[in-house]
Parts: sequence; C-alpha cells; structure tokens
Amino acid sequence: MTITQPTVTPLAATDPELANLITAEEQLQASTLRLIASENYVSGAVLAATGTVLQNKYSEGYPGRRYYEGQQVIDQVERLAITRATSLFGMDHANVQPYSGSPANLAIYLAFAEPGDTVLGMSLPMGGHLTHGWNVSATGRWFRGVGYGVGRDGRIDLDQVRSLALAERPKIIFCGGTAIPRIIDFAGFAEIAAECGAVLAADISHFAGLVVGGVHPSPAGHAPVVMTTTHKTLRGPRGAMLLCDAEHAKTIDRAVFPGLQGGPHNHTTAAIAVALQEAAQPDFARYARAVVDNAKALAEQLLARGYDLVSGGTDTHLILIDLTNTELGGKPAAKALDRAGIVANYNTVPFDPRKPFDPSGLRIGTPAITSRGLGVAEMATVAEWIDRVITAARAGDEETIIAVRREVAELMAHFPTPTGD
Ligand code: DSN
Repeated sequence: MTITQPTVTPLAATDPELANLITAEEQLQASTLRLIASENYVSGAVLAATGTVLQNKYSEGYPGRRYYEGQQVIDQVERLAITRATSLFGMDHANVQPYSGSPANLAIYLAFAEPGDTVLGMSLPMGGHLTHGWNVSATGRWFRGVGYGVGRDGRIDLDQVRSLALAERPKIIFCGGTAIPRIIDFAGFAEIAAECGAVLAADISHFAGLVVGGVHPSPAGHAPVVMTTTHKTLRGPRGAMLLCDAEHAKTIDRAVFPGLQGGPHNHTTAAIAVALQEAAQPDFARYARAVVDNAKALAEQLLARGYDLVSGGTDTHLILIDLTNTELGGKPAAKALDRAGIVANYNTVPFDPRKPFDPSGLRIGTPAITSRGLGVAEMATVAEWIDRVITAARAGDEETIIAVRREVAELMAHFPTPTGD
C-alpha cells in the first residue's frame, strides 16, 4: 500500500472561492462596528483550537467511559475543559458536550420534565429565549410553556413569576434570556422555585463572561442547573456547557448523551478549554468590567439624545432601545445602521404593539467592540453615529449613512481585532 504524505494545502489553493468568502467576512468584521449583543471576537488561541485534528475523532460517552477506542488524548482534553469550567463557575459538575445553547436547554427538559409538563420561562417578546417554552419551539410544542414578563418599568416582575409558579406548578423555571438589560435576581428566583417545587435553570448565555469577571452575580448556590453558551461574553467557540450541583450530574450527563446527542465536537471542547483558561486571567475581569462600563456610558449617551431605553438603562452588556417615539421601526433602523457599518439587530420590546418581524426595538451590546479595545471615550461617538443614522433613515438621507460608514471604518482601523485584522 502506498502511503501518501500528508499535504498541508492552504484553503486558498484548495477552494479559492470559499477562501475569498472567509477573507471577505474577516474584512467585514474588521471594518464594522459590531453591536450585536450576543457576538464577540475570539482570540487567536481559541480560533486555532477549533481548527485542529481533534475534529477527526468520535468520542461518544464521557472521559474513561467511551464507546470508541483511541481516547488517550481526547479524554484529557475533555477533563481539562470540565475542571476549568467547574473551577471558574464554582459548580460541582460540568458537561461540556452540548453542541449549542438550544440543545443544551433541551437537555434540561429531558432531564427534569416529561412531554406535556409545564415549564415557566420568560416569554420571548419580553426578552426570553425560544427554548424557554415559546410556542414555535419544540420546547413549547412538546411541553406546556407558561411565560412571565417584565413590569411597565421594564424589569422582571418577581411577584408575577411567583403567582404564575404557584398557580401553574411548573417542573422547571428558566431565568435568563436574550434581551434583559438588568441583572437577574437568582436568589429571588431560587426562593420561588423552592416554594413551588420546580428545578431552577439559569440560562446565563448572554452574561456568563460578566459572571466570571465578577460584574454580574453568580447563579452558583441558587440555581442547581446552569446553562451557558460559550461564544457570547465568555468569548469562546460556538458551543455550550451545562453546569450543575452534584446531585444532578448523572441526570444531566445522561440527558446530553445518549439522550440527545451523539459524538461530542472535540475540537470545540478544546477551544472551550482555551477560552475558560483565558477567562480565568485577571485581564478577563478587566474586560468584563469594561464591557459593562461601555454599555452604561453608551446608554447615558443615548438617553441624553432623547432615546427611550427599556428599563431606563443597563446593568449589563446590553441595551434595548425602544424606537416607538422616533417613528422608525426597529427593522428599518437596523438595516440603515447596517448600511452605515454598524451591525445590530431589531428586537421586540416589552408590550410591543408591532409584529416580531417588524418590531419597535433595537438591541445593541458592547462585548465585541470592547474586545476591539473601544472604551468609554468612544461611546459618545458611537451614540452620535446611531443617532445620525436613525435621523438620516427617517429623512431618506442616504449620503449621511454612507458618510457614517466611512467614519466607522476609519475609527475601527485603529482598533485591530484580537486576531490581528
Ligand atoms: N441568538 C442568540 C441571541 O442573539 O441572543 C440567542 O440564541
């Protein structure tokens, strides 16, 4: 048998068409102001770990208990990720295999509920997540999702959560979501879960990096089950983790595999381990603090320009702008900003009279721009750009939008991405 020498073929030589697309995306990410609250830039080390031969290996099972041989290295990689996760989040057990946040949340259902059981979560238009029991998601079709919301002040109404929990007796209560600008009162949720006999599941995907950086309270000691994606403020690869108290470890592990998934994505596990090591460094705490400082500064600047912010501001990385009084919907605003090189997403606001595909809100966040090194000093400029673009979009003034795009690209050229673009 002839053994061919392995060839290291650059992507550009093998598939120039695709390579060009990746280069175009790199340039887009480098030249724009990325304000999508759930996005970030990973380090070169995280990026390197994802593109490794670890992806060649099947590893159904858990370290020391696999269904395939040849796990001498993979077991060590997964154990490293688990140890770093439990130590960083102060929880007894970690499962680092979920492919992403949605399957990780589904594993929580599989672990603690039966089809048809009631679950209580923040309703999607109020700031929750699809997988917290919203009706179009499998979690709302196979389970009975009951939604709580915020009060007119834009803050989670724990009295409403308690009344619903006691009336509906859910098996699981989810706290956390995708458009919540204020910190989550884990202790308050834990009390309610204890009163109604539910398992409290904290979905900290958006702010996990703020938790490890010490600028958002930790769910440890309050929520026996915690889910986080790994690619938002935590700044790791696209993936997720489940953390839990020791008593739930076996149930959670069984739910992920063999309950829902097959082989773990070992290259992602490795990159999660790298991201967790980075997040344990003092620099990361400074990053988390800067994310919140930037968001607060940006919120102040927007308020000063007359914008309505849900809950009146932010404690976190995220700002939800209610554009109702600008007479421009969230969608045309997001599209105009995109033309100006400012990337955000349109979003419902609580009690939104408009439809989810054409809502009143704009969601912005500071994790990615803080990774580029922008600070409080730049937030006035960012707010001014947002204001100019929204005003221009209302007036049909495309010239201003194009002028802002040039200014954005000029500024961002001074703030290289963590991978050097
Ligand atoms: N898509 C994520 C977000 O933007 O918040 C949630 O899954």
